[in-house]
Amino acid sequence: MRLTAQTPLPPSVRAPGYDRSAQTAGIVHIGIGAFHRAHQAVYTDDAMAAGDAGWGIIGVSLRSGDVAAQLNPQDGLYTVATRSATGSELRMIGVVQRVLVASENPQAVIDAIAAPTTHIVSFTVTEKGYLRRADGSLDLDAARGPASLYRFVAAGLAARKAGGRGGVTLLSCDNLAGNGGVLRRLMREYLAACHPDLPAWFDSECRCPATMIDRIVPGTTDAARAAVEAVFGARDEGTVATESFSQWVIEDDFAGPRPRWEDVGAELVADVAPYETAKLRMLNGAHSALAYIGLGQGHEFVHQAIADPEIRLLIERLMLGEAAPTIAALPGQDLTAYAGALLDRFANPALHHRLIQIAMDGSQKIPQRWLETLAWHQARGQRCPSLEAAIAAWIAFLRSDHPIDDPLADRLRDAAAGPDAMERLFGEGGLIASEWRPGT
Ligand code: CS2
Repeated sequence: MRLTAQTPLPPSVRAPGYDRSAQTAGIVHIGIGAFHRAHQAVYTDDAMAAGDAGWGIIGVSLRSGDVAAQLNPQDGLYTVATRSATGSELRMIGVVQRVLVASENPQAVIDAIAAPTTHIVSFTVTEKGYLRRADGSLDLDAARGPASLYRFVAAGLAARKAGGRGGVTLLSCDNLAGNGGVLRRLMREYLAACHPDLPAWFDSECRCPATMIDRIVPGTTDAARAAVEAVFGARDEGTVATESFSQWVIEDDFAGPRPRWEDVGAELVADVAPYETAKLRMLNGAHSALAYIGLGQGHEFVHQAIADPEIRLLIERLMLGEAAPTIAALPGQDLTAYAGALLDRFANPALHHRLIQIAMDGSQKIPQRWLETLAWHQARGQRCPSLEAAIAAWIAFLRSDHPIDDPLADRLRDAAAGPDAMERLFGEGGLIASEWRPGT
């Protein structure tokens, strides 16, 4: 039996605290994977339970029909399991109304973005979903292609303009440095090339705030689904498992109304950069290092790799000795305490966060996670032994038998194979653009 709105909830499971049937959809979310369901959707569910209304979410998958097949037969409902060493807590999230598959029904996605009730279009499309070239500019051929967020957003914006409706807020929730500015610039490039009547309207009517998003969300496993089924007596194909920690820092620059996320734990601030830089270089930088070093040592999960004393020491040095000095911390932003909290989160034995999941898309992640730190130290004549070890581990990973899941997979494997791997990856004109140059 499948979970639906009729499934009776066990008393231990928290239900959505509002009348679902009375809500309009105020948000279209593109890239409705596990991370969105365990993060932004939870904040929005909390805001609605606290009395906000009209913030139902229409989820969009650009390519795959998997999430639509998981959630639509369940009336959009799914559970979030919060896991720690002391146990697991379940709650049901009611904020998702339906999931559209853009490749199957493009017009429905455009109509949802153009709807007068829609005020926010948000994104978790991962680093590679922004379709950037190595120099950071938009890959226009890819952006004109079928799995491009730009096509749908531009068509939705064109319909809004034609209908005399106001603009929307485009809210990037991906781990890019300056994610809001990146999205704004790339969206503008696309509009200038494909909808020349839109850039000026976009500039005056739309906003692209930056965000720092943080919650560790491993890919859902069959074991996680079975654990939920044991509690409900019904199958939840859309369940996600996560940690109890969650953080969302949002630049307070919206085109129109937004949920009162600040009442339910999000931080609305003038400048996201100090939080985002710390998160990308410390948490994500450590994560990627754990992935390649850990896999090289035969570990499978994050908590196993961080339990290895040598790896733990290297990660501590990476975070505190190498990443932290590069961050212009705010008064009260305690990076030593932050590193300590991150080590505890990595050690969570109940999450079963696979290193291979973090290892994917290295070419898209490494610049903002490692290379900016390396370049900062290089400019000061300093070395970063932990990050250099992480780079060596990435190259070893590219040379290993592990499957390489990366948009540049073939070129990376080829570049990594020879004795000049460092140069071909990171040298002048190498595959990975950065300010950092190896070997000096
Ligand atoms: C991870 C992130 O898979 C990865 O690359 O580093 O997904 C990480 O778990 C999140 O950014 C935590 O907020």
